[in-house]
Amino acid sequence: MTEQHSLITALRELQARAESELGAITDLQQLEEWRIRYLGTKGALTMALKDLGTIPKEDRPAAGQTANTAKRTLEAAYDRHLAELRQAALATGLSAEAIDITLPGRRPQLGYSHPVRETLQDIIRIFGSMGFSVAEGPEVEWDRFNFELLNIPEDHPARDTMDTFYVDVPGGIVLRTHTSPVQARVMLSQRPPVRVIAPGRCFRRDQEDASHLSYFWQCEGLAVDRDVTFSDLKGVLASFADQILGCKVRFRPHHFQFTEPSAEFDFSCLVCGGKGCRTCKYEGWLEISGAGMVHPQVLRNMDYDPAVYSGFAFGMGPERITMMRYGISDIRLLNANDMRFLRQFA
Ligand code: 2U9
Repeated sequence: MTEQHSLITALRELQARAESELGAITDLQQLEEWRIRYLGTKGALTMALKDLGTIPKEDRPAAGQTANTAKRTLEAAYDRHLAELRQAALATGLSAEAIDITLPGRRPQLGYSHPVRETLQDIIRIFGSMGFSVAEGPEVEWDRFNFELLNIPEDHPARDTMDTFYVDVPGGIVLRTHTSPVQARVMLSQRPPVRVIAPGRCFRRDQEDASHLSYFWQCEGLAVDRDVTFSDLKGVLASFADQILGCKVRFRPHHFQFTEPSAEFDFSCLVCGGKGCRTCKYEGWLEISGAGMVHPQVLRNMDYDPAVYSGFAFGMGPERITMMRYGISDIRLLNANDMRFLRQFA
């Protein structure tokens, strides 16, 4: 075999070996090592090109062409493989970092109002439609507004029905036991006609049980004008009972110091409609609260002439109405802040 022929054969074998090794390379590190081994300054092909000087002059053109073809072929193969490996590395990186943006967003947990707050808003809406505006007042109150102006003088037994948190200072300070002081303040601040409801929190030194809390919501109402009658009171409460719970209303004689005549009023049982069942203890009716015509002495205390003006007043407990609405048996559940319970009324 001539020298030219053996060099050309060696070049062809080297190209084939290099291409075969290249086909098996799977990462950029191996590819760099391959490039150095074959195409580097001390690579196999570079060294072979140097051997061209050792063969006879007339043989060099053919061998040189074979060597250059091998070099160009391997360089092109290297470039293609490098691009493929870089593309593969990019694809691997992208899939590793990929996030599925089509996933639905996490809906933020929305809050909702407390069932007693909902009932209060219904009460305000219904009385608002009958011309009552909302009045508010302090929770820490003078004895004068909570009791005296309401015809409940000091040492009067009526005070015992409202076990009171008090501060023993001259003039007496209490946590209000009802929202009646708010109506007293309204009457002292304006001339008739008065038509207000007074929603707010009240406080009693009661032993808490299934129907009593030491602080609770109340919403009282007051209408004072010329010629206000007990029928007006019955009509307003009958309409309210129907609108808030679809109930009938019943009145029973009662006594309060601040109203005369006084009554307690009941709503017909939501479960049996008045026939009698376990819920209403077979009465057919559930007690709601009290009402009556404003006592003449109270009118006089506010500098309203009872010969000219008359009025009615009522009280009610939004917790009680909420318990009726949802069939809740223990009032303490409304203040326990247990979301498992409260979530039912969202
Ligand atoms: C003025 C004049 C009269 C407010 C009234 C009731 C009937 C009533 C209950 C609520 C809870 C008693 O403590 S309770 O059990 N209240 O039943 N409240 S009439 O009468 C007023 C208020 C203010 C100036």
